[in-house]
Amino acid sequence: MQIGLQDYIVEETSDEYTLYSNDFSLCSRKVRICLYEYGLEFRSKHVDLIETGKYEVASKDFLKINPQATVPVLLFEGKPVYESHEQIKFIHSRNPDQNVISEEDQKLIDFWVEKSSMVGNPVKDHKIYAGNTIGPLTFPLFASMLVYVPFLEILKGLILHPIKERVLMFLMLKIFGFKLFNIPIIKRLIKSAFYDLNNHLQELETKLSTDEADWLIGEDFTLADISWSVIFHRLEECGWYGLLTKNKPFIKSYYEKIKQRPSFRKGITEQHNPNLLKGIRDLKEAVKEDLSLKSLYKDLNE
Ligand SMILES: N[C@@H](CCC(=O)N[C@@H](CS)C(=O)NCC(=O)O)C(=O)O
Repeated sequence: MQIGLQDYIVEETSDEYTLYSNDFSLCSRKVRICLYEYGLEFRSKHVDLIETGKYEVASKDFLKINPQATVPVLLFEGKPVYESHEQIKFIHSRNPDQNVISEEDQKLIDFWVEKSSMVGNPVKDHKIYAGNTIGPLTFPLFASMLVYVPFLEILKGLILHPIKERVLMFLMLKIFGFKLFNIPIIKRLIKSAFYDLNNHLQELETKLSTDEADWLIGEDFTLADISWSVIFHRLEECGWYGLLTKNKPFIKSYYEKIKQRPSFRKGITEQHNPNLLKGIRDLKEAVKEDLSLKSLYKDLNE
């Protein structure tokens, strides 16, 4: 698949930037925060994922924008930029700020952006990409959101969606709900994602505690901070944040600072998706009451 800026137009538009994104999608949030940080005007188009109600991402119209059926897609003068980590780098390259970034710092930014990115198949490469661990760690929230999605809408994905294995996963989550987490292979996948992410976070904790700078790379808020902010937020939504930051005081105060930024509020907190709000509320209750979930969260709390 092509990544980065393409040389063809997928939509005639007079807008410099258009963002196709979804309220709930972690990668979409990352790009939204980035656009707000750079103070850029953009046309925003919401595209539903199955978790937020329907497979709009696999509709005929959206497949013209992205044949891979994923969000976010950033259009620059109608030309698509694919992959969220490429999109934030593109935004930066078009709008380098006043602060001159040294070559050494740029390498560090790239390292932390890559580590926190979602690359390729989200159930693989967890030791390389912390971002990929987020897929399996979000399964409990997917299950609680899918309660509000008609079965038929998921089935439509089997015809429309180019990546059938994703649709099958959502079908299983819809059919079995939280009981899916009793199946050993699924339980193992979630647990290993948790432990791999814990290792990545330990590395981040060490970096933050060694430098004691304002942000991850020195005194300026950079793409590296944007990229990690959405991971912390997703962990909070899924009830993993407390478990994974138990002995990580530097990450905790780092995230508290991130949450104060207007870009974080505009890009995440001010989006109110009905399915997401219901899913988070139900998951919070289920972690206390549902036997399958209680056992999963308890195992990882030890
Ligand atoms: N590596 C891609 C990942 C894109 C991706 O998988 N996006 C998810 C939402 S976070 C999506 O669109 N899923 C649609 C689906 O699975 O049907 C990126 O960083 O842009």
